[in-house]
Amino acid sequence: MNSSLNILYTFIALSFTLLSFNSCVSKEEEPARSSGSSKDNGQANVIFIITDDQGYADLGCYGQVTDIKTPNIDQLAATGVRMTAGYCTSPQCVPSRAGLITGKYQQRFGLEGNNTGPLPLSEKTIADKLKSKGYITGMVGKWHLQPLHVQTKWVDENLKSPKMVNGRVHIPSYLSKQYLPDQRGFTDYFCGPDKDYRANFDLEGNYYGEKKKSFSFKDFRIDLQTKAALEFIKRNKNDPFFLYLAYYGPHVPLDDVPMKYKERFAGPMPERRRAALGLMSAIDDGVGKIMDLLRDNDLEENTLIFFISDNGAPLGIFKKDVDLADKKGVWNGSLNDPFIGEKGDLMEGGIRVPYIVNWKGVIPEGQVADYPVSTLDATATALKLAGHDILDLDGIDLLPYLSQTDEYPPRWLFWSFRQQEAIRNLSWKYLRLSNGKEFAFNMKNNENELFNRNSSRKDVKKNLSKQLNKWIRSGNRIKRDWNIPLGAEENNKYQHYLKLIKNK
Ligand SMILES: [Ca+2]
Repeated sequence: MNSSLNILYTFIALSFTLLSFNSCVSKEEEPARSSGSSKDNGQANVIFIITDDQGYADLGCYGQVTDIKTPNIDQLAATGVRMTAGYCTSPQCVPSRAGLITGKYQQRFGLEGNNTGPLPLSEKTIADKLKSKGYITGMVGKWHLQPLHVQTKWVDENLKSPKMVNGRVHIPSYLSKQYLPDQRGFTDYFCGPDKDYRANFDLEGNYYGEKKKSFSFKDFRIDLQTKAALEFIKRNKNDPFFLYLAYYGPHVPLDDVPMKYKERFAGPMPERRRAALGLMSAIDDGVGKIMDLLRDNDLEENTLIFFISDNGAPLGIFKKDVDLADKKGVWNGSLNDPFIGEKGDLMEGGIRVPYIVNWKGVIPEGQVADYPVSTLDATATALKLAGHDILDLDGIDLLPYLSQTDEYPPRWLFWSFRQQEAIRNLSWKYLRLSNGKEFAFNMKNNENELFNRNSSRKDVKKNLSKQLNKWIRSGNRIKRDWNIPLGAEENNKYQHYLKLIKNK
């Protein structure tokens, strides 16, 4: 992960000059910016706020921990819907984001892990599709869907004689640029995970259109990303807009979280926890500012908002409070309680995430919904709302259920990641590993997966396994490395977590 981001920094640094001369969006494709209100033409705005590696426990409104302070996001839930069974499509960044941004299971286009990207150019994104309906489409923060040095298949196919920079394969900008947000449907972008951004607008209200700019900052990344989101909304408040705000946190690094956020959390606790709480508090401040801006401009009733994390928190199994500067394979300070498992696993801790939906005046407030939903549904809901056909997508339009006009339908959600595969519906989850172990969990009374339904209910396992096979056979999971054992990292984690599971 960190290495992937490092290559992004390198890429950004090496490609500023070249990119500033390249047009990103042709005039024909760019929606006209109107002077009227988006309300007048009946198109609702859509905002996706995506956090990075934030565990299920880490919003006050989920009621799992007492040390977190997220009053603004809690308010978003209180005036909207808190999903208690919201899932991402993968326990890792690139595949999870690829699923969300396309609305399809990422396996359908051969992307299953961080090392099997980038997002193929043949795939349309939600931004491509909303732009075609006249939306101004904005992207802020971490992208992660461009070619990365770890993506060996792409590197082999696209680089005849790869050059090494700092011991890594260097992806030249002429190959990489077509995978960046401005070529994937975004009219406006402020793209970068941390201090360096490639953008076509700045934080002072200037818009550069087709002219790309590069900016470097000293400020904390979460504050920058909030400012950019506010600038985007201010500039486009009179047009229907889509904002994809991908905060880079509480993913590590943690050693740069400002004291002004950390000091909100006094008392004895692991320093990694204090830093993560501070970071998530910064995100909460950002959500509060965005909501204030929408309210001040009378846009709340015309804006559909999703707040979702891209995957569960990495715990490094034992949540060791190692030095804040440590980044590799460590706990990011976030928590997945009450679930077992973590980032990289298909146990609930890896894939079940904070998931809130809000649309004032349309979605009845104060709901807590326990039916299983996917990040894919956020995409399908937004596209259906904008008038798109969603038949080719894997998500469903949630609005009929969130607005309580229809009853939630029976459905399956699927996962495949490395040597793990899983499936769930309202009642059951089935998980199997390439080492032959398989589990069936009754999600009605055992959602923390502590009891495996054993031999007496073999029929349950058989049926679930059959459903999962059907999904895999129908073109999902192009590359199935099923005959190789669990990787060392996965094996260590599963050895630890499986000990907690009792047969019943
Ligand atoms: Ca992530």
